[in-house]
Amino acid sequence: MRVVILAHGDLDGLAAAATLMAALRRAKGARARLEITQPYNLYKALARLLAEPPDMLAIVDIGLDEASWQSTSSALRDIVERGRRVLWMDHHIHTIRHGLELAEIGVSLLYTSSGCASTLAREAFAHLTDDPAFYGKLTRLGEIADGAVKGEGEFALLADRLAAALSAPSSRDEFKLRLVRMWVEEHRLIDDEVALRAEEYEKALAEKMAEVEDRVVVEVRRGLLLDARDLRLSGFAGHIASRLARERGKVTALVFTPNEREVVATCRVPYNIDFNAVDELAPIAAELGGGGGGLEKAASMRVPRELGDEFLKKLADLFRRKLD
Ligand SMILES: [Mn+2]
Repeated sequence: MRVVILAHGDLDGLAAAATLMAALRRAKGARARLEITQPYNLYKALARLLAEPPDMLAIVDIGLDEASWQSTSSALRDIVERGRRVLWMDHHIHTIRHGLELAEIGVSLLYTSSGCASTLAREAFAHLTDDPAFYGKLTRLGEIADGAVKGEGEFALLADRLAAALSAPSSRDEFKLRLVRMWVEEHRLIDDEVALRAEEYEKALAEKMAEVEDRVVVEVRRGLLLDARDLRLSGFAGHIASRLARERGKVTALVFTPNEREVVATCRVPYNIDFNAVDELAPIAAELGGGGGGLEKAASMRVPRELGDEFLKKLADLFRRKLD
């Protein structure tokens, strides 16, 4: 049986993919090929598979992207109509909102809103692997990294190290695929390369954090809003927001300029604060002709660049109203 897994390249996605790979190997004798992809280019990955679709395709921790859904759904339909099996494991809200269409196409959906992809992988597949305890631990790290559970002690340190290494500026897909191979082949969670990459990431993050920290627009009891539109954050915005949310224990929104057309607010919510970032921020972005999505505790919204001031003003109002 030929199996392809398309997974998100963060710790949650990779831990879930590794667990599925191990289960397929032991239960079905199948060696899955792993590819890393993103919601917005899932349809391209599917198109590449169309020439010779695998017997089974698994989509892991990739949220359904509304903008490319037409192309994605028609590629999925093609694959299923050729007698192939498709499994989609996810925890992103847009995916379940298309649950009826996925069922109609014939895609099997494994979904949770209370955990993440690693939670699903542990519950569905860890018992089928050659080492349930190892995959239990690995998927726990995926959950910690995704903020689905709070990490303690050794688990928190390991999850931090791995998540940091995956985010290092120089970490490409080859490193991620090698990491998954190490987990599956050797049942080892971490090695020297992970440690070095984690250090590289921490250094780069510390430099960016130092620049961002004096860009506070609003700081209230449970909220922190920053305007970093004039800084180059080179892919670190989400990481900075996550770190600040965790260190300060506040809902943190970081507004920045990823390109010349848009302004983006990326928001992170500490696990113990009841604030749904998608529900609270999406209407504001929509009002300004923008949009976005994500999860209750980690969401990003974009608006046209010229409306950046207006966007910040509305976010500042929201933070003062809801988080003081
Ligand atoms: Mn995830």
